[in-house]
Amino acid sequence: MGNSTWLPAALTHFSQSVDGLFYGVLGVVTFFFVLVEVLLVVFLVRYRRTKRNAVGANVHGNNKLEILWTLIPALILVAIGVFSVKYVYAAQVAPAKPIVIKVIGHEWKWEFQYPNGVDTFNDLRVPAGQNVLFDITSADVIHGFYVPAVRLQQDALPGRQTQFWINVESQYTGQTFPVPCDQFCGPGHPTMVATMKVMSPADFQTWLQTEKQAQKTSQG
Ligand SMILES: [Cu+2]
Repeated sequence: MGNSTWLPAALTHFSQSVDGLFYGVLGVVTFFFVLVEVLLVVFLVRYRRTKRNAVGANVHGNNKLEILWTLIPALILVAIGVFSVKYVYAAQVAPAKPIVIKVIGHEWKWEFQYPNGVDTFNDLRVPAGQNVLFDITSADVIHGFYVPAVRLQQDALPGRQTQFWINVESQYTGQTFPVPCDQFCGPGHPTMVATMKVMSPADFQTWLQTEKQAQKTSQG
């Protein structure tokens, strides 16, 4: 599914599946909404009180219809549930050998720790086409690590670790996406937004090395 004008870019195969589920659910609810509203208007006109039809019919239920209108929504809900649960688990179990980036929420900024010890604030970099796993926690209160462009969110909880993984398609290399905190965490909450830059794997490695040198110099 391509990019639309009313949803953010969908960076991963996973986020495209989530959009597929979203459009599926939207289609189902739109269909039934229109059906019910049309029937409502038709019935209002057709069965309105008239001189010939002053007293309404006395209806005592209809087993066939009731089973049908219970069963159909139940099956639709089960189908939505199956897909949702599948996606929730798929997002948390990383495939082989991911690059692990530690995400730590602070009042009011995001800290990112990379495998080679590089440490940044509000500056998230990910290589395109590689599996990146986020280990998410908080240093103080509950924050929400939310990356709209990958359709994923996990709470950042003090004393606990949550996870999700992504694999960004290479067509987004060079682009930057917002990473807001989506749990109200105090007066600085609205300004708690990091940026996620998608880099080519080679540029990502170069950046890691350069940053490591720079951080060593500034500490030493
Ligand atoms: Cu926050």
